[in-house]
Amino acid sequence: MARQLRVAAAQLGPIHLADSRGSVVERLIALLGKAHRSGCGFVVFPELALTTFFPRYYMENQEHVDAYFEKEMPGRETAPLFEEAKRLGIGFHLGYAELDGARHFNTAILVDTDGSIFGKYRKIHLPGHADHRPDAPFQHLEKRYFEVGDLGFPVWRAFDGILGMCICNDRRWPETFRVMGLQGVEMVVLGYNTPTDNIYHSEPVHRRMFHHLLSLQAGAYQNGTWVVAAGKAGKEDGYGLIGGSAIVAPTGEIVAQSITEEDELIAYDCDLDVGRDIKENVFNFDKHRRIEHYGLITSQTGVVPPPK
Ligand code: ING
Repeated sequence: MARQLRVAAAQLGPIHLADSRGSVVERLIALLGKAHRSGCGFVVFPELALTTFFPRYYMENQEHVDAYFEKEMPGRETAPLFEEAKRLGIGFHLGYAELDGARHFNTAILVDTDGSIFGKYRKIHLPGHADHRPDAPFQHLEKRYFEVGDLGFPVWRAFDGILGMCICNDRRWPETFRVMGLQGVEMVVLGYNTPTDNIYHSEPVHRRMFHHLLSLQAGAYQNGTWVVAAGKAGKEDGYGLIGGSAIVAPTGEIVAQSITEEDELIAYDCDLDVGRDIKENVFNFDKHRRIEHYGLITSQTGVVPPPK
């Protein structure tokens, strides 16, 4: 009997500074309803799905920063999302800024059909910079506002498969998918907020989307896993984020992709056994990997070129 899971990537359009969490939760609930009506059992919401992408702003006042963080999950404003998901009997992934005591994380959770949280991940690859760059058109201050995640890359048995998570920039690093691949992951779900403009070097806009999809497809194929990626898209107070939410098969093929930069739902019937041929043949890790030659990957952080 094939293990089928109909999954949706629920892309969000822009969330502006003036948009309340309540108004965003209403949008999330509307997408949840669409997913349910289309027969989905699980919905993937984006990274930092409750607020605007606030790392684009330099803030010195920690209270102003903390206003973007959730002190509890679910909290008063997010509880309606959990209640509706439970009522519909649908599970979901949600990305948000987590305040745990005095610790700040870019976090994602997995929520079961009864509304209980059964998985948590905290973003490990934090891109951008920590200092204020006043000459830049906008900031990318994830290294300032978040700590590096402390939970590793775990996987969970759920929805008749093995699920894992990562967040945005994590998808660009092959180690992310490989660590989960070594745990037998069958579906990696992730959210992202990817600015359309590169503040570090000149880059044609089309390349942002190319690298985004390349990262998803490579991670999927090289580990024989489904990848479901939901973006926050469009212009937030004038600052652009790419769309391109996508569902990628373990073969690396894109089976569904968003076509707007608004709230949009894409869905697909994912056969969790499709990755078996890849895992048992071309990427049969036990048969083909040669870890005795991979030492540098964990013993060395940066590049050490040969002596001149
Ligand atoms: N955003 C971007 C991402 O990794 C980025 C940052 C864009 C880094 C392009 C490098 C190149 O998609 C987040 N939030 O990580």
